[in-house]
Amino acid sequence: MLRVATGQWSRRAITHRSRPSRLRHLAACLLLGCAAALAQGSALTATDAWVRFTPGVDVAAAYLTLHNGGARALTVTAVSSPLASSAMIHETRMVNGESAMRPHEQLHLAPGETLRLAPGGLHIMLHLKAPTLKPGQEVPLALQLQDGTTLAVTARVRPLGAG
Ligand SMILES: [Cu+2]
Repeated sequence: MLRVATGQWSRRAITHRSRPSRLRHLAACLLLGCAAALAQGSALTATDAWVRFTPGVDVAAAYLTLHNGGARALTVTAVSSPLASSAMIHETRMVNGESAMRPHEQLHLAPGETLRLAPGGLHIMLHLKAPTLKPGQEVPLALQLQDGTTLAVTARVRPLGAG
């Protein structure tokens, strides 16, 4: 999923290069489908939120797709869940040919940007209060943003092997 991250960065770079000309910026916006970013206000939405179920384990990874439909950059600074004693933003990367996880502190979304947390890349690591998740169960998540707002998301537990 490093490919996804690379794609996000390159798309951001394209937007920046388009800045000198307003017309070209607008054209780039239409091309990139970020017309919503021209609208007022900030709007972070989350879709396709799910948790990977592993029987009898008290850690679980949550995935979702975030979209910044607002005109300002947004930053997710923290995540929490009533079912978890702690929740952290993590990133999985290949290090010396082995998959390794590390904390990813914050998620930055430029106006119009879509960021996908998916297996093999960014995820929310939940340290569950009890290893009691069941497939189909709903897991409430609260995403805290730097602007002081909170986005409530409901993730559904999928069976092991779901991708
Ligand atoms: Cu992790």
